[in-house]
Amino acid sequence: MEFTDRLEVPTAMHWHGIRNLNEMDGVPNLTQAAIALCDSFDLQTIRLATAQRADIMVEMPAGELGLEEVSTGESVGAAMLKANGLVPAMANSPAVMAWYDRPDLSGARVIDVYLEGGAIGNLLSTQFEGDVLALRDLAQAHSKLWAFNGIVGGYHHLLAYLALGEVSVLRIWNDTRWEHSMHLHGHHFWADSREFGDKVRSVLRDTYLMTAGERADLVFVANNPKMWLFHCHMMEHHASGMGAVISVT
Ligand SMILES: [Cu+2]
Repeated sequence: MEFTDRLEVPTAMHWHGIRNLNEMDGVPNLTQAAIALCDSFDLQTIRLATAQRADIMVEMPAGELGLEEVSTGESVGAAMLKANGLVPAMANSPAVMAWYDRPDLSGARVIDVYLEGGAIGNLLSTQFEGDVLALRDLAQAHSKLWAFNGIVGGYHHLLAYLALGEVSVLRIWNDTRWEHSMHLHGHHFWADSREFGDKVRSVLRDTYLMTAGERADLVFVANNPKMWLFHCHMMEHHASGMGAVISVT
């Protein structure tokens, strides 16, 4: 896909639900430079695992658009999209299928992540750029409100170095009064979801909504190399400190 920025500010594009290359992950200044005004960035390929489902929304004028499978080095027509007017929402969604099983946890690497902060929370002071600051000063002077493991998060905050292929558990404790939509880039994880009422269901996700006070294990195999962001997808939370990085090598 070709992405052209016509906004007044540089931007980038990040994909959910797709196991992507690090260079295409769309995190400015972590995985790539931001795309400047009216530059084009040719996303030539999207890498999908076997049997992986991807939801793609394409806005296009009336006409046809081809998708090609290129993993063998040869282009093979995979689908032809034909737009001939506005279409109502699809009646049938494709079946949801997991493409990898929840890994065995014997010998798994556990990464504890303690989330704190926010209004009416219990975070009184925390580390920011090497200094310990009171939450009030952090909020007023730096617009920061959240901490991962006692440190205001950002690209500098490395949660873990993981070996390629290592079975890993992000053990999250949301010790705040707020919900957080935790998103891991580059990987999908298994979580025991409490999103469906009392019945706990194991789900494969790249984003998991945690309720206030919830503890959750996000279980994954670190099988996509380089640096990946782990953050709350409520963007104002991310901007004010709720983000960190894992390294996979
Ligand atoms: Cu949040």
